[in-house]
Amino acid sequence: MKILVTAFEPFGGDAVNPTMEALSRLAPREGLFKLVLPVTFAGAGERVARAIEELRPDAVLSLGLAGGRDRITPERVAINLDDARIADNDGFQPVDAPIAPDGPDAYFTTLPVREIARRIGDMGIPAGLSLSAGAYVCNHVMYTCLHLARTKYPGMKCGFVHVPYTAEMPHDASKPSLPLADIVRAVEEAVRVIAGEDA
Ligand code: PCA
Repeated sequence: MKILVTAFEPFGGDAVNPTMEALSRLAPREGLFKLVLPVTFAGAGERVARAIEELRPDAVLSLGLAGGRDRITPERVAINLDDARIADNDGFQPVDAPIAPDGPDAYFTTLPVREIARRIGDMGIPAGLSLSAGAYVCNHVMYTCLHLARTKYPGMKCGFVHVPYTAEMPHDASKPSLPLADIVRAVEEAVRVIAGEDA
């Protein structure tokens, strides 16, 4: 089974992105492929689409930072909307723009997100489902992957997991964080769930 795990570069003034750090620390395993995406509306969807075309993965698990959240949050829904609160790393800030003009309003994730959240929680790491991946670049990537699965690669499972700040990175001290090591363990467990492996 081929599983593509994606992460993002830093954005919004942060020096690091925990997802990029976690991705580089994931234990190697057969069938696991890694890709770091730019935090740009123009680049991220295009890059992930190219990787999918080349690799033909069975599943795509994308990771992003949601600074301020206090747990690992698998996302349920991606919406057909780019609406940026801050400019992306190209300086581009779309407002009220559809991602795929002919696409459906939204897609539900096709990853077993409830099981992923439960298994991560069982490891003693805070986790819970999130309804929406937002309307920034993370949602753009999640929607793009699900739209590609629907239109071009039937059977490919896709989903997104947002993670909090890491305790190690500089961040607003009033915001919650998790140790990077816990984020790494959580992502490895999510991969095991997707691969159909028991805890
Ligand atoms: N988080 C942003 C984009 C990149 C990232 O790590 C988001 O939630 O959209």
